[in-house]
Amino acid sequence: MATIKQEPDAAPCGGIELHTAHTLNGIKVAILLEELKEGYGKEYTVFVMNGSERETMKHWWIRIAPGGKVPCVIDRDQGRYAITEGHAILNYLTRHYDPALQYSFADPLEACAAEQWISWLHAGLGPAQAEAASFYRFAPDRQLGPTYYFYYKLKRYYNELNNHLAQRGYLAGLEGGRYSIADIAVWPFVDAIGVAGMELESYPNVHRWWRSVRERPAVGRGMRVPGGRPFVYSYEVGQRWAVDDPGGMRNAERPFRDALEAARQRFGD
Ligand SMILES: N[C@@H](CCC(=O)N[C@@H](CS)C(=O)NCC(=O)O)C(=O)O
Repeated sequence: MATIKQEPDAAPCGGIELHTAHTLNGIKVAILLEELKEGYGKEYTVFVMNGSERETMKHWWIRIAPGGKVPCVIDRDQGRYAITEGHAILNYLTRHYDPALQYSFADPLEACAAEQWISWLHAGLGPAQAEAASFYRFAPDRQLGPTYYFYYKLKRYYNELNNHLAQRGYLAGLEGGRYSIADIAVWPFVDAIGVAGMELESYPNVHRWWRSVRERPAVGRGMRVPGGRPFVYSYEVGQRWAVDDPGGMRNAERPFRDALEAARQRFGD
């Protein structure tokens, strides 16, 4: 792992570079890169974009990633091709580096189903979870209207996912499906369901699917990129906190939970 202090053209490495930070959008790309390493021996190098140093605003970075955001993959084996947007990155990496289709599909119907769930994550559950978390947890004041609105929206996405997984092991693929980039895209967000004050246990089919994806060694490694630790609102971080300091956790969460409960009482559930 490396921290960029200069334009990466000057960095002494080849192959694939993942430019990322400690974020769910970055974790899904890291999980696929860990799978490709395990499945094909494809190596990659991680560069941490440090927000506090405003690296995302540096002139050279804006040229590569015009929105100044992470994640971004730069492929030095393809003429320094740079690609942003998680959905496009997952497609790019499997098109180039998954010849045996271990994580993607040749069949157009299966491939489109995978696309459907990746789009669903990017246009649906991902933004809804960020909005719900903003009003549940991060806003300076607890506002019942927006807290309820975004909670309700997010709950619908989790119900949809739970329904979809009722008779299936994985999101895309014929019959029961098989593990693919669709699962890789969605899993990190589901893993962080607690950020919005919701519980995985409320969605038993999602919980079962979450567990089977979590058992993959590459997922265990990818969810710790960068920094060697999971995302702060990851399911296992919450579980550990609840065991190590149940009173502390209850106290910290109480104002958020109380506001959500008040919102549900007021607007229904
Ligand atoms: N749709 C993009 C989202 C990228 C994104 O929002 N990245 C955030 C971190 S999760 C970021 O770079 N934020 C810093 C900023 O907005 O300046 C993707 O799928 O990669």
